[in-house]
Amino acid sequence: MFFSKLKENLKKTKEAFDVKMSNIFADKKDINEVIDEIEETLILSDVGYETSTKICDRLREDLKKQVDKSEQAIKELLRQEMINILVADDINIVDNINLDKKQVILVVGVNGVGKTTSIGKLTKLYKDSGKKVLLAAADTFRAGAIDQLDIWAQRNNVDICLGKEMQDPASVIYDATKKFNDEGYDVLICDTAGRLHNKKNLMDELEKMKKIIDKNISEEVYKETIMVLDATTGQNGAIQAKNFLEKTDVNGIFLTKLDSTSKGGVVFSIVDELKIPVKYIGVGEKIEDIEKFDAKSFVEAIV
Ligand SMILES: Nc1nc2c(ncn2[C@@H]2O[C@H](COP(=O)(O)OP(=O)(O)OP(=O)(O)O)[C@@H](O)[C@H]2O)c(=O)[nH]1
Ligand SMILES: [Mg+2]
Repeated sequence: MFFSKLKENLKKTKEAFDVKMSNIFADKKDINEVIDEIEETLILSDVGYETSTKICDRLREDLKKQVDKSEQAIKELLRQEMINILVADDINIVDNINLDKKQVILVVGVNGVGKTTSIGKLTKLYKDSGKKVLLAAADTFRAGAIDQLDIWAQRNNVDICLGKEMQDPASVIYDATKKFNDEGYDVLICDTAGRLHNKKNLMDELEKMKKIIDKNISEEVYKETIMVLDATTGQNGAIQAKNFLEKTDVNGIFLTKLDSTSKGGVVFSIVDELKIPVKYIGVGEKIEDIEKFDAKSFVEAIV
């Protein structure tokens, strides 16, 4: 059930892979030619050049050791190598929905990628697992942003610290951390205004928010910065993330809009090149359109 729903949500990405894959195996070809074409398919599906090459180099090695070179066997090895990219040892995957610790999550990213919506969805996941959630509306920059998060708070029936328009966002974070400490919340999720990595004052502002969190929140609390990325931007999104990471630390990615793009392959280059896990995916505009990212289910839904 879960699996078929994911497949449905990733329909466009799956189609992008399927059409090309079936053509590869349609007529008899030399095995090297088959793998070259798989490599090309991966690149065209937004997996990224370096990551596609890595996957196919490993696939070539695997096939040297294996007698069965049928379409099924090759696809199975390919799936395994794609999973290996996503669960590599150097990627720190923390399942914080089920973590038995208090948590403060700062949500960052460029304009319009889906930060506020994703916070609404995340709040539901945390609430469903029995946690007491507080939201902080620290996007005081864009008119309407505070109300937008407030609506998500109401939908989820959770408390929220509302900033005022043009108030220093760091002061909203300050108030929220105080409320979090004083009133026994399990999770604080902070919304921030969209920003580009090259806007120095806005990136400094982010650092200021992080400093306040570090200063006001005890070391026993798990702290995380989640970057939201729009999957429809494909490889540009991966570059955007890379630029952002040069300016600020990020622990995890929330990849949105996977329901409306054929560029879902970008997951692989993000994880492989940035060494940051994709933790959640957004598959629609509604509160329940969120999936905790699972490498195996994801790969099996698209290849
Ligand atoms: N199809 C689809 N749309 C989404 C998804 N996530 C968010 N959106 C839509 O993307 C648009 C922008 O979402 P927001 O949550 O306002 O994005 P934001 O990053 O907070 O935007 P700013 O605060 O202006 O920077 C809205 O129309 C959302 O409904 C998703 O997973 N799938
Ligand atoms: Mg927003």
